[in-house]
Amino acid sequence: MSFDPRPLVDVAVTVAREAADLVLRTRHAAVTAQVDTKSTATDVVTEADRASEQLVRDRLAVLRPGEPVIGEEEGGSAAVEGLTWVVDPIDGTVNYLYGLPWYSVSIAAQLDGVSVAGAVLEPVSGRVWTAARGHGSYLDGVRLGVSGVTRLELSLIGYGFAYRPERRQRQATTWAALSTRVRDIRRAGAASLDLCSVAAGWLDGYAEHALGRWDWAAGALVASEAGAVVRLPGEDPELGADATFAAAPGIADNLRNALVECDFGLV
Ligand code: LIP
Repeated sequence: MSFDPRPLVDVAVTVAREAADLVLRTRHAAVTAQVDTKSTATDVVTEADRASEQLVRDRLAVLRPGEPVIGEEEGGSAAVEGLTWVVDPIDGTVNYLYGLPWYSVSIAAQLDGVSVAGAVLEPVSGRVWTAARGHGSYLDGVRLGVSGVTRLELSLIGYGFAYRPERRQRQATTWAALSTRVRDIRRAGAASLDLCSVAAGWLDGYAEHALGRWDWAAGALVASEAGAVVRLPGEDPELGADATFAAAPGIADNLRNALVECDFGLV
């Protein structure tokens, strides 16, 4: 890479921190006001989601003028040349709605669709996850590294469900089959933090379908820069066209093959 992406991480952290503050500060009002839905009755969006994304867009327009933004709530399109910013204003919105303190503001800078810098901020804990391509990933400034697990049957695996009930049923069947081949499984509800958890060794692996680019853009970079094997949507068709996968290298192949054998790629 000819340029240093680390200054972009500083921009992402600065803006994500401001958005995280807004998200936390306005939570009561946001979750007691009108909560709208998107793809299904359980796919919610709050006023805080919208306000957070608007803040990020406004601040990036000042700090990085002319660079487009793709966000979960307002959409957008990638730059033909140069950088595009990819934003999940609240990743883990259902957790946010219920008061479960496991959600984030996720901001990534992508060059030709490839993440080069990213920040994932947790409004409640204040934890700051960062990554710059080729320069490692960090949690609150401490270098991250994936777990050293080598036995699939001793691995802890994260997963998630789609919103559509008919797909959830098929996914549940897959995860029930996989659960007998790993230590245990966890469904925490925020993809960016699941990916960061793999980077920190809090999970040994993670896989999910139907994520938006904004869900994985920063967290996948945090995971890969920590040494995880990462497969983004479309990169491993046997896992499914819209699968996101991340795992410690010691179990990556075995986890991937076990998922395929449990029909993960067909759900
Ligand atoms: C969420 C993801 C999560 C997935 C949820 C939802 P959102 O993103 O982070 O992994 O299982 O269905 O897509 O909608 O809270 O930004």
